[in-house]
Amino acid sequence: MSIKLYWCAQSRAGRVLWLLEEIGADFEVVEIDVRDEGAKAHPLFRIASPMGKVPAISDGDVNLCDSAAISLYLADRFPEAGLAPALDDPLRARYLYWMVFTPGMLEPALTEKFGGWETNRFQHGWGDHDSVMDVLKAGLAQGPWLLGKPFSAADVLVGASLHYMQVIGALPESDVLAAYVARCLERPAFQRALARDAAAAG
Ligand SMILES: N[C@@H](CCC(=O)N[C@@H](CS)C(=O)NCC(=O)O)C(=O)O
Repeated sequence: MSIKLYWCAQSRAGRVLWLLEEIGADFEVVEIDVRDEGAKAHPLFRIASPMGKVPAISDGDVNLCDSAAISLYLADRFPEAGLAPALDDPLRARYLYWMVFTPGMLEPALTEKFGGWETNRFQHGWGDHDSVMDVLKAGLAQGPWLLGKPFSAADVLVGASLHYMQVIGALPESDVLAAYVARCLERPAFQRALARDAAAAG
């Protein structure tokens, strides 16, 4: 049985679409227009995503939402794709750090900057926008990927987010970040995911 991906164009579901393309697993896309309450009421979708948010997946008896949780699940579910270091690989720790970086650090930092939140480096769990971007630049300085040579699922989460920031003009000026996004864009799997987005946008 193939994996079902509940997806909407121009959304965080693009991350999981890219990851599934990298994995090369059998999957089908179920489009949910998250701007349409009727579409979001889809009962099987709501089992996978109680809040009615995309992305979500169904994989046999497994129902799961949240792009980071889904990516952790899929990268371990398909070890042959080589997108997650094994449990006994010393890179595993770094990988886990970067896997939660997008929801834990990058997204709140962006909201801080563009939502006009007051910066509070001490109290805010992510620190502040500029520190988050500095950590990212330092993490990518060696490259080509977050873990060095191996491309991993963490690059899908972070790469898709940085690409989105570039599209909306929110990516800080940085040769390191720009080169990383360009490398992500060279990947055929990312190109296929973006092509589906573009096709849906008409
Ligand atoms: N933390 C979640 C956030 C998912 C999310 O907020 N998705 C948005 C689209 S990007 C959504 O479905 N919004 C519709 C809604 O909340 O009704 C993830 O990373 O998957």
